[in-house]
Amino acid sequence: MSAELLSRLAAILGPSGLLADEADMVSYAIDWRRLFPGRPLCVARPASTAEVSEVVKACRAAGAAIVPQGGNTGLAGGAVPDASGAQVVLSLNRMNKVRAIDPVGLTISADAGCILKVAQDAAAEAGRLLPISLAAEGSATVGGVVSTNAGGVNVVRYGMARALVLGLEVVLADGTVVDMARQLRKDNAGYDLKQLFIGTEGTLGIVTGAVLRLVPRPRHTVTALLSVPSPQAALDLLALAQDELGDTLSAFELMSGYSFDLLKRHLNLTPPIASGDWFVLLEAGASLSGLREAAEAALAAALENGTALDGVIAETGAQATQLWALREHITDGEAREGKSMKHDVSVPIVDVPAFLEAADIAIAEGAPGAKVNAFGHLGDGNIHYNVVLAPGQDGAAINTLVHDVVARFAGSISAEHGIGQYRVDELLIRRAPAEIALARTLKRALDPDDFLNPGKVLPAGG
Ligand code: 2HG
Ligand code: ZN
Repeated sequence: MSAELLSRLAAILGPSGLLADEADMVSYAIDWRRLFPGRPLCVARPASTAEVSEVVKACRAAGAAIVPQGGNTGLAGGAVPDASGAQVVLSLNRMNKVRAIDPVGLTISADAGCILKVAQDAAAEAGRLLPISLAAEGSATVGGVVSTNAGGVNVVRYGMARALVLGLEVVLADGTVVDMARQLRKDNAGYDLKQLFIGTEGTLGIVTGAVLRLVPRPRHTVTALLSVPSPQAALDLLALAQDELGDTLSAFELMSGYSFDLLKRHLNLTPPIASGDWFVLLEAGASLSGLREAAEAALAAALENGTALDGVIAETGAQATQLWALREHITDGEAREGKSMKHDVSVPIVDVPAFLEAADIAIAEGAPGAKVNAFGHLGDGNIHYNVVLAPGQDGAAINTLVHDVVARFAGSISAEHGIGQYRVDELLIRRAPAEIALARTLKRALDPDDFLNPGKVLPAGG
């Protein structure tokens, strides 16, 4: 049966569209952190939406499940196949074009496999901003960003990927192409069906193209790094920034002293300000003048009242890039420190300090010797509460410790990374039965044979 499927796929895709040798499939078979190894039957690389539809129909007829894959930069193992050798990875990486830009209507339309950075650069060339920014933007794809409802560092101002999606083109589990790639700002004609495919990680349909919202490109940007004595001080600083910078505030990131210790020890990166227990990196952008003066006044006020201990505002674009490099290398520094358990959690923004305190106590008592690398997007309540394990420590027990604290604050166990295969079991425990039942109803309605990305988000078999 699989030989028959391979020859059918070769006929649909041509020689460059199908990979079936193990050596060629290595980078598609495992995630970039090498935590979720799989073994695909083959990798299908369609070059058009029509080919995606044909591949889906052929795989369906052969009973081979499909695992859609974009840049394979996810953190939850959502885009890699299982180890059965029977699943087909459907890579969108040959569908990589920007389709159109409308700088007045403020839209960009792109193939699913278009690299996020390519779309951002195309928007910049048109004098506009595609306001989604994440560390993996040089490899992540538009389709992956949509399918995972990606977050990143600009959510505080622009929302998550969902907030930017105006239209979608998707292929359903039976191969039907649904073209909803409309550019409309307002469209209340019936159910907003595109929402079914945003953040559902390819389990209900395959995103093949998207129309995203652009915004005017701010002419002035300020980027500042501050050291603060505590998470509560960082929250006070957020309130001050909201008062003084208003809705120009586009990033507000919190980083622990331990995060900076990792940067120093493993990557030789140091901040250009006096060290503190915590750091905040903030950015604001506006087209009208006066932004820098407002930021300087806010920094002076924060230093004056003790909210901030030290701080610097970047003088040049290159300096701003250096400040951002500190934030962007924390994941790398953590990986070099040893095995860690990642917790991509959110709680109400005002509860972040209390959450951090309670979680630190839970770890100190329940997992002595473990080290907490807490950093993330304080402006939207999303903290990466990552725990570096001491030798012999049980990662699953640490997950439970942290997620129990998240539950006390009515938070989420996945703020932006999704569920993938990594958190399927926990989702079943942490979400109310009524929500899980509703999710299963949707899955059964759109993919009754559990053929699209089985075992992701929900357990295989429904
Ligand atoms: C980030 O905010 C990413 O840099 C990765 O979401 C977080 O490494 C992590 O846990
Ligand atoms: Zn993040």
